[in-house]
Amino acid sequence: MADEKQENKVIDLTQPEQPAEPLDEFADADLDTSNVEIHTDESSAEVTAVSADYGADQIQILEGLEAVRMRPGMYIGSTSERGLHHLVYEVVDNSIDEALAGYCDHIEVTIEADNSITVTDNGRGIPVDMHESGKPAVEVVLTVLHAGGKFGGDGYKVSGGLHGVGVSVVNALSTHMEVQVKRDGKIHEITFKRGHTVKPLTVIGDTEETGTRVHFLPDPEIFTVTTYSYDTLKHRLRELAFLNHGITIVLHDKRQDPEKSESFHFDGGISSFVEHLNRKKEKINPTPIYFNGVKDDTVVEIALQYNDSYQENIYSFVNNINTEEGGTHLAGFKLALTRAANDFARKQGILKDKDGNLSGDDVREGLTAVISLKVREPQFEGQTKTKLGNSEIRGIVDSIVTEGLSEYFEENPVITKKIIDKAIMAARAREAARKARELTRRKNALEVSSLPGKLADCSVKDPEQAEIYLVEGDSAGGSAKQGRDRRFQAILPLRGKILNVEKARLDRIFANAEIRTMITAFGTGISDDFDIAKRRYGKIIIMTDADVDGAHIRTLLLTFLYRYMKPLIEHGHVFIAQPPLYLIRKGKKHWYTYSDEELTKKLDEVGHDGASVQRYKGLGEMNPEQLWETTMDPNSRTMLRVDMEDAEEADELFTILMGDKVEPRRQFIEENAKLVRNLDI
Ligand code: 0RA
Repeated sequence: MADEKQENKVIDLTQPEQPAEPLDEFADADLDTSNVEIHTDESSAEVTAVSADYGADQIQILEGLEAVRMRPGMYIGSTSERGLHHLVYEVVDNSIDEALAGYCDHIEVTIEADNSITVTDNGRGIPVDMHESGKPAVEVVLTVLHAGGKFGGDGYKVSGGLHGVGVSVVNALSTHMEVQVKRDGKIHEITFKRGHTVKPLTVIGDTEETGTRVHFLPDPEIFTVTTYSYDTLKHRLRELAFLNHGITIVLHDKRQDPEKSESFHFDGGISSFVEHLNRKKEKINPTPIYFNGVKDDTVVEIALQYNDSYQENIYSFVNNINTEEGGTHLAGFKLALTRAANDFARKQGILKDKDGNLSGDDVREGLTAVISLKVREPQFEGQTKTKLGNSEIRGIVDSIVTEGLSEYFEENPVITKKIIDKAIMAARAREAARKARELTRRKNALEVSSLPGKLADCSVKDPEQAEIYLVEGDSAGGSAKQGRDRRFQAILPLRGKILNVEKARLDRIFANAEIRTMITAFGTGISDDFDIAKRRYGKIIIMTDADVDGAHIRTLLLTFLYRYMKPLIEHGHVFIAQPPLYLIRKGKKHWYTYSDEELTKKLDEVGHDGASVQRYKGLGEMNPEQLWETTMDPNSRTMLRVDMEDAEEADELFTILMGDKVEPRRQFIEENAKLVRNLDI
């Protein structure tokens, strides 16, 4: 390796008269540096200019800033909105590094009126002393790829962005960049255009302060979007302020008149983060549980708080990067949490010898947690390179969490008991759901042809032609059975009983006989067993009364279908019937209307004189013929197809629906129309 390093050459075509020199200090640890060249001029962009001495098996890496402009995506991920914002994070990360090294506590980010960006910090300032290349260090940092970290002494850079490419990349991708450094009693300034120095470093004044100010204008030749989003920057900067407690980060937006600005500073760090995430929830432990530890140079911080929902919400970060794909740190945390909860439950006699252990899912129900690590040499893996791969981290996190949690549990037995009780409830719900699932599974296996007695099935077997009406109430069910076309329409009456399943945990939904009947009738199975090819009907039509109870039963059915038979919705098999609200009679004629507006309109058109209006309070008030004519006849009915276009949004709505808070649920039911799109049939 040492021999190979001797071959490293700087080929700096900006100064062709200088002899090439060894460049060990620029060697990037992540790359095979045996043949790395550093070009700092665009004329060097041609790889072919490289010495012919290099063997064909040696990889040539083009490291000039021109390479950055040629393949910007390789350095900042994308040239769209994401990449544009990444430029800001790249600069801010350097300021955060200064803060983590203990030299900076204030960072300001300004979106200027022209969508250029200014980042100012009160760190040590980028070094300005002469580098051996004959240029000031600050110029090298800004014009040579990966050079930034090489001036830092101990070299422990913890942030450095997801791509970690350095400010020189931002310089290369900016039409204009101006850097001011306050250091050694002076204010220094240097200016660049598209990565090229246009005004060398000059002293422009005196100062007692230290710090760095970077101003840049993203190049419209590179970026497809050049307008900054205040909210996107705000979200990340606030996150950085949570993750690095004590630092103040201010965001200004000068495009607004008057200027908009917000300041983020959290002495509570990730505990404040957890409080923020849980701000709208009912908490189980009133203040977040927090602990930290350092082991083998790895800094671990954890904050967690339970709320009364059934959701799990864990955010993990390594070196301020959101590890969305998880990894060894998350695995270590989960392992330790599950073990600690079971240990406590056994010690306290909450779990008896005969009882099985709480599962990880049980213990994490309603958990909001932030895990933040500072790791010296993180290995990022996975699709989006956001999965921590370092195997040694699992054990480190496990031991710190085990120690932290057992201490907390011991000192706070009352709150801990509440947390454990919640996990036990979750375990019971899961067990009941499993039993219910097995029951329906077994039914499907053993009694393939035996369909539930309440189902009035259709005669056609082709699922493309067959449809099933889920009808609220036995009396409407009776009318529907008489009114239907039995060749292709099946009727399943559902008792109002499932109305009682408010705040339903899924075990109670499964325990419901009506729901189980429904599962059997559909033929598809549920969850992991779900197979859309086995569906017995092409259209599943929910037919409920046009009142609050009807809306309630409908949302409950939709929740169930969404969670356990999602493909049915995704493939457009689920519909909502639209029964009329009014019957207008005049002489021998009659009309149905489906809304108040339509009623008024019809009456104005026909004339009010001699007209009688009947309002339907429920499906049960219609006779079979009327039900057929208005709601079930494919030639005249209107139905709404349940649309899953934005599945994520829908899931959120269903979560609200399933939650304990009444108000958001009521709101959802009112806004339920959002979920469905008009469909003319
Ligand atoms: C290289 C070395 C040192 C600091 C920095 C770069 C630095 C870069 C940026 C970018 C924005 N703000 C910044 N602040 C510092 C270490 C300096 C020293 O050892 O004195």
